[in-house]
Amino acid sequence: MRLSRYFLPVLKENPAEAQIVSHRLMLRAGMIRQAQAGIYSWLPLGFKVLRKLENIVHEEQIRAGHIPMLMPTLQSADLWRKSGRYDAYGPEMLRITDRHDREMLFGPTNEEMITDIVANYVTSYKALPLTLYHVQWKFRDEVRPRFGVMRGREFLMKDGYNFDLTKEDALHAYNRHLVSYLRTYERMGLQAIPMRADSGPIGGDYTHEFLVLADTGESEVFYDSAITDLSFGDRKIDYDDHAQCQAVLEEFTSRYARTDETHDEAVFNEIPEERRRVARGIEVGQIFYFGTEYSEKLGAMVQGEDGQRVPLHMGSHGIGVSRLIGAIIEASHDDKGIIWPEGVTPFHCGIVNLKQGDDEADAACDKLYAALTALGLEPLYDDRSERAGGKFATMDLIGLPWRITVGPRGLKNGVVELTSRKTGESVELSPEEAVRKVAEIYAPHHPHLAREEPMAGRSFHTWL
Ligand code: P5A
Repeated sequence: MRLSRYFLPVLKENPAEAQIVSHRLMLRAGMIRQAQAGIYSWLPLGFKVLRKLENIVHEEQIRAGHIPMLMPTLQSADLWRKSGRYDAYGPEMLRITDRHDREMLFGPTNEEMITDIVANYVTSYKALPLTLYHVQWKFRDEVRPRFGVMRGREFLMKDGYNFDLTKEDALHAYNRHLVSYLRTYERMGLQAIPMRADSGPIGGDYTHEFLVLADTGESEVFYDSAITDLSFGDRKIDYDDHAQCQAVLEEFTSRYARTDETHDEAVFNEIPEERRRVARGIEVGQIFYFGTEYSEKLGAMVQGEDGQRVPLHMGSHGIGVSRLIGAIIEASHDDKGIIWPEGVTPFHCGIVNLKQGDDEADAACDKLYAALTALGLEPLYDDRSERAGGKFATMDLIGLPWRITVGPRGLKNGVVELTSRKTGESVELSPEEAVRKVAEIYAPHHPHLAREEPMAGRSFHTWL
């Protein structure tokens, strides 16, 4: 993309309404614009990051054997009366009436709707195990929408629902989700710690929240610092292997890590003092196993092997896709702006032309642009006739991990400059070497999956 033809409305001043750094930077970098309290338009740069996150979510869900679909945002009140949650949900639910006086609502979550679908189509245990999910906008009329996309009223969530014959199978689905979430967050450049949580209005005995540590997080968290040494890395997981998923879950949940809702001071105090941490965290996901409650209320029953009709064991699992952008920025920025992790950056590399209009500099930039594009990378070329300082400030603000700077003086010596946004370090390279280096840096992220081993009949191409 050429910046002169893009829509990137960056702000020079700090917007007064933004209290935390991620909100401030998203507004300044022209990623979002508030439409109403807690409701945002996604401007091109923000939309690009949102889609990148969504794509990672899909790839990891499909890898785990879960099936994508799409349910509507508007739901019928009657469906929610069946589960008893229409009244229980309270003022957080946005209730709407259509022209025929039919009561509807903007879905805050989809347990009822998906259970109704499964109840209507699945009649035999042979269709199980089954996990369906979608990525769809939700609405929760939060009392205090704040911090930009972090606590919105309209927000994008990936929500998945597993249907299993037995509790044991449903707990495997729970473990499988925990494992796939670890991998998902790590690909986004985040460390999200699974913490034992409180189940709230979704209900159930088993639940973990995933928290990204950040001073501006809304939750108080208590944990054993040993947990931050863990990383998922590039381990290969067979998601059908119960024992393997269970082992990873145990590895990542055996250390003390809880939110204030489930915190137990006595147990916490048994951890050696130097490893005890009290901090704040941003909740970027939550998983639940809640048994047969919804299945019984909405009639999701199947015939088991013995011919008896039994209600399905269910769980639900959510990732706050739009919130994640705020969380990533909270975890990765400096005083000049955002620093995107390579896995989620909106453009792979910036190209800054120090002397727009100089034939040689223009030609070198065009060549770099073409070479990067031919490799399947997306450069953002600042081809405006602005001073260098302004161009650098914009690139630093929007946070692309790598920048190639091209100027007549360097070109005389056959070099351009490749600069890391994170460290600020620059190296002089020939344009060809710079392209090769950028391609090498992104090789693990791009193209994501073509090179990986196929898994049990699952095709990544269903989404890509
Ligand atoms: C699990 C999926 C659920 O709703 N039902 C379907 C279950 N869980 S949850 O924890 O309530 O939400 C899942 C994730 O969504 C994000 N989230 C929000 N993001 C932005 N603004 C909000 N107001 C908001 N509310 C929830 C969180 O990341 C949460 O973990």
